[in-house]
Amino acid sequence: NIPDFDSLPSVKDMPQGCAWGIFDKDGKKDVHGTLNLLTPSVIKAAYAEARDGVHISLNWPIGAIKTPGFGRKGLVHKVFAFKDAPPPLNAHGFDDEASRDVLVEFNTQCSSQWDSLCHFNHQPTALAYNGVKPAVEKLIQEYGTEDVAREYPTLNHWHDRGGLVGRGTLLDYKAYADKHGIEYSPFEAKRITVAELEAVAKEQGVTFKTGDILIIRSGFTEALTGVTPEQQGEGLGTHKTCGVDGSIETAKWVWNHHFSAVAGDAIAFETIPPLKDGKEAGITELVLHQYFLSLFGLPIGELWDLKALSEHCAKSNRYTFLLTSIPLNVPGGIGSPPNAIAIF
Ligand code: UVW
Repeated sequence: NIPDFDSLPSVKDMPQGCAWGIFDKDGKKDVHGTLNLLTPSVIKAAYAEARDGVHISLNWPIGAIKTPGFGRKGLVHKVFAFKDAPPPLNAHGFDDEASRDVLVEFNTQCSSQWDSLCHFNHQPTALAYNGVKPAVEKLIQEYGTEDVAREYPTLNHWHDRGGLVGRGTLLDYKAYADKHGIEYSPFEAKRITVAELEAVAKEQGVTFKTGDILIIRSGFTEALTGVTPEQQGEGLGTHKTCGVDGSIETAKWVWNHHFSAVAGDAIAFETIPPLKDGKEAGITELVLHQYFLSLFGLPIGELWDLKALSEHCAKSNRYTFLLTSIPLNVPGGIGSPPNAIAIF
């Protein structure tokens, strides 16, 4: 019994559509947001989607973009033989050529990712989901030390509930656009509207269920695949990207369908640059990031690799599947590769 957007109880100093407190239990502040909609009965119903013995990875390679957008650092991947490692790994007794370790460093927003509920706060107040104000120094935690950030809605808490398991529903906007002669470049501020999402769902024969993980394909990652780093740079250099229309209308539509999470192949899920039409709610940039992450508690997935999923959905004429995802178990984790699998 989740209230619709317009019936959500008002929260002091916040715009309408603030779901803080809705999922609190036993006087304890909730950290899972809309993942709470993944109840045992919703999950059991999702298991019924896994019946064809087909499973598809939705993870783009980390490092797929050589120089990620917004000035973010790309992948650093170093492999070293034990002989070149610090002691005691470099000790005698290991074969120089047959033993090696690896160092991987990356910005978690550089490829397929989940944005946690404290990745992008409600900008006017700097508050994250459920009214917390995550302090940067508390987010940097070490395993085994006291969990000082336990009230922050970070991704490591997903491990407390066994990761994410639910029904994924693909809206293949790119296939719909190709079929209907709608032309756009992924590197322009193309806005996929609610009316278009509904038209795609109708054409695919999809009806939504509470707790669905909504996945939207725009063709963005595909446009950056198999091209040179220079071509990637040219595309990202426009600072314009296709995505879901970042408006209050979209925010209401998403909340009122009671999705447990949303994800897509676009770089920010919503169109960049953002519209300025959130003004009435005091929100003028990255409108969906603020509504979804901070006000709703709804995680956003970005830069997911949806090509193989799209091909399989078209071939099998099935756009729903079991979806599993488990972020990295980094204490205080703000973003993470999703490690997502669609199972048919
Ligand atoms: C921003 O918030 C700018 O980044 P992302 O799209 O990765 O969430």
